[in-house]
Amino acid sequence: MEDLEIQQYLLDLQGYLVVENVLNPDEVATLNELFDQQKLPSPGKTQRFGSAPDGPGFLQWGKPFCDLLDHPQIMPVLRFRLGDCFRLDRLYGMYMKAGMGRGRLHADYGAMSPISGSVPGKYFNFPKHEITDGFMVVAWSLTDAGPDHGGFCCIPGSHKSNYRLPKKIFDAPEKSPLIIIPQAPAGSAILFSEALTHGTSAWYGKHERRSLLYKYCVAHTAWRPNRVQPPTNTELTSRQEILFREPAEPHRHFPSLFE
Ligand SMILES: O=C(O)CCC(=O)C(=O)O
Ligand SMILES: [Fe+2]
Repeated sequence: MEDLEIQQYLLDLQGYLVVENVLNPDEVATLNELFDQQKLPSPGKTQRFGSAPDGPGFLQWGKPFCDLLDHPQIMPVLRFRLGDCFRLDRLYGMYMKAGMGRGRLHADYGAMSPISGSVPGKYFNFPKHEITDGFMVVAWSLTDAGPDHGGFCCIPGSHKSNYRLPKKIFDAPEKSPLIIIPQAPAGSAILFSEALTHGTSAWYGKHERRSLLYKYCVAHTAWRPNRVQPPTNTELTSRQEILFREPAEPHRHFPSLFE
């Protein structure tokens, strides 16, 4: 287990953090077998699978997918940005095959958020009535991802930026040295803030990209009007059940995940 103080420092500094070897090869193989059993169409038109809300998404594929909801190695890191009380807002998986192109750089919070009202080249003050962070993603690698293959990409530190991303970088991210693709071998978890400017790089790997994204919000925030449904075929722990609660005031109307 890595030093928590170092993880805290890196997550704050970069806006993302990779924790390697959270899952052992057997655990990764089990998740991949359950994935294979779904017999999804091969990746092409869509890169997404198993999405929720609108049901439980891939949580219905078996207990190993539910065990990741509150994995003991990621909970203390999520706590740094979300506090004691947070909820599962949505989830989906991403799969890609060689030759599939990149996505757009974006952020759901921060100066780059589509609803922020920030103007290119102008210093943006975050209004007090708007939440500008408090939304975290845990992206689990089921196959190797990184600079040699592709996958998640981001501009480290951009979650703290008060300026919109310059159009030149937005239009040609592959030409900008600012954008990195973190090394995230199978079994690792990439934790990132949705305020970070990030995206999907083109996929070069000969193997299929497979990544599971679990997205968590502070307890009193909801990104969507509908909720992820718990799976009907796996009994959740009482801590996991908390993640499915309606948004509400931390501690008073929403229990701590750490007691
Ligand atoms: O892992 C990726 O490809 C990035 C996905 C993404 O941008 C997101 O889930 O918000
Ligand atoms: Fe995103």
